[in-house]
Amino acid sequence: MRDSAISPSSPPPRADTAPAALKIVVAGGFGVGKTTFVGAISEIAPLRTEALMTAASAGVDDLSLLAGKTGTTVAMDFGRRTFPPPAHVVLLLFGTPGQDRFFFMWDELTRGAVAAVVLADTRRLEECWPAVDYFEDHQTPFLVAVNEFDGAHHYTPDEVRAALELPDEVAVLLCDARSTASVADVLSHLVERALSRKRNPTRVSQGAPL
Ligand SMILES: Nc1nc2c(ncn2[C@@H]2O[C@H](COP(=O)(O)OP(=O)(O)O)[C@@H](O)[C@H]2O)c(=O)[nH]1
Ligand SMILES: [Mg+2]
Repeated sequence: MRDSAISPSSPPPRADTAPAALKIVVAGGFGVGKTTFVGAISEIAPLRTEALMTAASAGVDDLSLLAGKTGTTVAMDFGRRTFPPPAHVVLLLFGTPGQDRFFFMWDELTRGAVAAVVLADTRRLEECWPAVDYFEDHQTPFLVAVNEFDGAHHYTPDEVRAALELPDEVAVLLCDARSTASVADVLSHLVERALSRKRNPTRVSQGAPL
């Protein structure tokens, strides 16, 4: 964790100014850990719109690697996390539904977002293509965070970048979506890069990736 970055154990916030609110989107394929990621960092009970998986999703949603997953996000996840000075931001985290059939909601969910996290599972890397394409098309700054599931083969960030054909400027980080510290590290990276792009707008014209 970088000293100047957001940290779960930072000192209490200054009382005199309100933190800047930043909207962050957490996207990625079905079952990649988006709901877990938002829940791990949120200081409020996350708002979830999970529906019980039913027979209707049989043959549609691939559950072969997701033993124990009984719910699926049908609208969005919402969580909030305040990071006191020196970061002094409050992150509003919106998790997207993973399945393609809910893509019609993405324009609303991503409106006003300063940056996005694309979560990836190396066992099903191709499932993050739609999110990568979406954020590239919409010039939304993003990074790729690989949620390292137990038993999945370990790939380096450069191997993941090559497999996804991402340019060098795209940050690829490894994370554990269940760990508050790990999620904070990903968000710290994202916010630092997104804010530095705002301060240096010439980089914005060079494309969206962080
Ligand atoms: N072993 C392991 N399981 C995880 C991890 N992240 C999420 N899970 C589990 O994987 C399943 C899918 O996670 P979920 O957050 O619902 O995925 P979503 O569909 O992207 O929102 C759940 O049963 C989680 O408990 C992880 O890093 N490691
Ligand atoms: Mg979910």
